[in-house]
Amino acid sequence: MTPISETSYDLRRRRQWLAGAARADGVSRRDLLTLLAAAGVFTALPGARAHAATTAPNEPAAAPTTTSTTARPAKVLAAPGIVKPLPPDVFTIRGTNAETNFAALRGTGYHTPVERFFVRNHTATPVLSARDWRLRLWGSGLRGFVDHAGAVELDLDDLRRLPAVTHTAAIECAGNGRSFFTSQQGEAVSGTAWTLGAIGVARWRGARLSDVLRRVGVRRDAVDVMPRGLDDAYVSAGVDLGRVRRPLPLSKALDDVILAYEMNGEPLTPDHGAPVRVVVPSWVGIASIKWVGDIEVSAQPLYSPWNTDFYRLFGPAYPAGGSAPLTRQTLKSAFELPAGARFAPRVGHRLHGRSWSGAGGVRRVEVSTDGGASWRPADVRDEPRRDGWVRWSVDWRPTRPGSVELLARATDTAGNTQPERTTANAQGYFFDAVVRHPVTVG
Ligand SMILES: Nc1nc2c(c(=O)[nH]1)N[C@H]1C(S)=C(S)[C@@H](COP(=O)(O)O)O[C@H]1N2
Ligand SMILES: [Mo]
Repeated sequence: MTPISETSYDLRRRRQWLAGAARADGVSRRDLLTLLAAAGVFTALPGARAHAATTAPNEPAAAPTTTSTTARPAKVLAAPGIVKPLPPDVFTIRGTNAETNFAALRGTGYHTPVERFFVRNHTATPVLSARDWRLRLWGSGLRGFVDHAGAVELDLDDLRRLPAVTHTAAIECAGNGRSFFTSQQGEAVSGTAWTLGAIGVARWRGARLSDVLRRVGVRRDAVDVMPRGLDDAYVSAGVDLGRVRRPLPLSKALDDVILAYEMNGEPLTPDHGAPVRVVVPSWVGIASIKWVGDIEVSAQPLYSPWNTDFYRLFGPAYPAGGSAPLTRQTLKSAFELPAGARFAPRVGHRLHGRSWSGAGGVRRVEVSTDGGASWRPADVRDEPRRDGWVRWSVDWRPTRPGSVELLARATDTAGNTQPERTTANAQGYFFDAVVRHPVTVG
């Protein structure tokens, strides 16, 4: 198979889309632009109340974009459509999604327990029978696929008979950290107002997508594969965008993508994609399609709303048609502390946190306990690891009572360091700036 360059290939794919020469399963670019304009970008600047929120087309829920504590009832125990229990000390409900409170990761190990792993659902978790589950592979990029005949179906036993691989990888939403565009930079962005807990790291086990593709037979001119979920179609502002699906270049599909049936040594649970989900290491969470039911393999570039008008960067700093589709995640750091945590003065404390990057491992973390005036290295407990995070800690003995901002700043093996500010984009993806974590001494 000839390896193709993702960048040059995507340029071609994007030109076709912008020229209106392509449709994504009945959704045209024009429909999407109308939709984006209709939904608008809501102006939830600090202090704005929840009623300012409207449903943005890239996210299903009318969630407030601020972290305002008044906007949410205190005792929400369930999010619509999520099956597992959502204890309020572990999760913050955001529409159809549940964010992991970073403080709830304190004391957990490297791998995020399934009960604490964030959930991001466009609609609702479907509860599927593993016995009835089938994966259908079809499309013009398959050998032997002619006139809609020649699709191949696999069941879970077929998948389990293939060599199993185990891979530790983070799944992180591209919008993780989005609320800080507003609260730190005063910028209005649309979408779920995550703080930093739209990430988890798990040990995934399953079959290699490349083994499945080689077995069913891929043509030499295949360029894209598009996994699609079995959850309900996603309807936004009255437009039916179809089932959640996003194309992957064949080069990534053949590299390290897994069809996972286990998470942390147990069969997948419904909320995380049971019986089988796609895991695309290092890439934005949307690539890791849950409840996968079919995979189109195509000799033509494929489109879906999730690689055209969503999950690209739009805004003054980006080309008119948006950036290339988002792939690798950015660099972030988080303290395992609630916002507003209280510390006794003149006593020694140990602060803990985690840092991660889609570009490679994290090799250095610095912490500031004086609002950014001075920095010192944190003790990093884990080796830099691609697709994962590192845990770190630092001693702190606060002296004067009052409000303080704690800052953590990571540097990855690719040489990136978290900046002070992230260049804005309309949908609030890829916040990578240093987050100012407020605490109180006293
Ligand atoms: N079928 C399907 N797959 C999906 C989604 C979805 O709503 N439906 N959400 C995506 C998004 S945006 C993210 S960030 C991850 C979240 O995975 P998790 O819920 O297991 O944490 O799943 C992705 N896969
Ligand atoms: Mo996401």
